[in-house]
Amino acid sequence: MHNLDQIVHAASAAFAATDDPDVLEQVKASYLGKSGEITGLLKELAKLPPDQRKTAGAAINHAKDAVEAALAARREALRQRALQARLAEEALDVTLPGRGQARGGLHPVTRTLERIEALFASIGFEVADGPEIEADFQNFTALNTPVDHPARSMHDTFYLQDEAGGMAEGVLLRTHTSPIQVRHMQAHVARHADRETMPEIRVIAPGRVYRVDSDATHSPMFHQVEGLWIGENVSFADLKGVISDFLRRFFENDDLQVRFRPSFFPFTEPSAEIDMAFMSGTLKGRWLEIAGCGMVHPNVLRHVNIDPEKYLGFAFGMGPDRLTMLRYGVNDLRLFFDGDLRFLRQFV
Ligand code: 2U9
Repeated sequence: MHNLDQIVHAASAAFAATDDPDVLEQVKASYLGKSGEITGLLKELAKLPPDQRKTAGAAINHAKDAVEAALAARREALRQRALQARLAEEALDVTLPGRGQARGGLHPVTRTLERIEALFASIGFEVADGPEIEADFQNFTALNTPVDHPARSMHDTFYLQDEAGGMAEGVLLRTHTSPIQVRHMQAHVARHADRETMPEIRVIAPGRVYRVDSDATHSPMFHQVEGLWIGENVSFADLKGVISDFLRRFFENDDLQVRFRPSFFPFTEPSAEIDMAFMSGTLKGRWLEIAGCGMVHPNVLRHVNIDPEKYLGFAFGMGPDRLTMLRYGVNDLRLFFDGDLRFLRQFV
């Protein structure tokens, strides 16, 4: 009897000393397994005189129950402990505020560009694209800008270096979006080379352009949208109508005044600056320079193999960065390109 109590105690202590469930099962085997202590005692029963077997058997089975109960309790304790550890490790603070959805939005200048594209598309203009790294011919020569023209100077134009660090001959960052239209006209002429009469060209060219210039109103990268309409019978009157109509629709303001002042560009003749004035609001009555325009210079048409005796048309150029500043009342151009979300979020 005394021996059985000792075994139960020893077994309970051994279980309690075990933290690992696998080790616990090995410890169990040393008491309840095939050659375990309790199992050994049960085997011994056969050797006892029959009158003692019943009492001894009952006592051993009682001890066996006690060992099994201690084992079950320890198994449960270890299971609980593992569960608690896992819960602690994977704890979630459900009271934390959610991360939410980060909402993206279009840059204000992109919104302006898309608006301009949609308005010109509505009167039959295609939207063309082109490389930002351009060739001298498309950026300058084709636009009637001679080799000694100041716009070609290193002070105004970013030229690309070749592998040796020298200037790559005639490779530059486009200084305006005009080369897009030059390429568009070249492709148009090639596509209709077999025809007596080619279809009209009606295209706008939005995009990034680059100049060596940086202050509150100039960024070395800025945007332009240029437009071009070439046909057999396209006049300066058409130009005035298209531009005036566009500005009124862009600013959603029918009272807006538009005027054309004589000017000069190498690629147009005659040329004009376009001013506009709001008839109400804080800018009421103030003339604002908004774009440039003119009838495409015959030399430009010749450079892309279009006969200036048969075709003519107008071109214009404007700065969507400035249009965006006016539309939203922003006074520093650099705010658009600093990437400060506190500023940009206001336009979403
Ligand atoms: C081709 C032929 C002619 C595009 C034109 C202007 C006048 C002009 C400025 C406005 C604001 C540039 O961003 S800005 O500073 N642009 O004044 N641009 S005519 O003339 C072209 C274009 C392409 C083939």
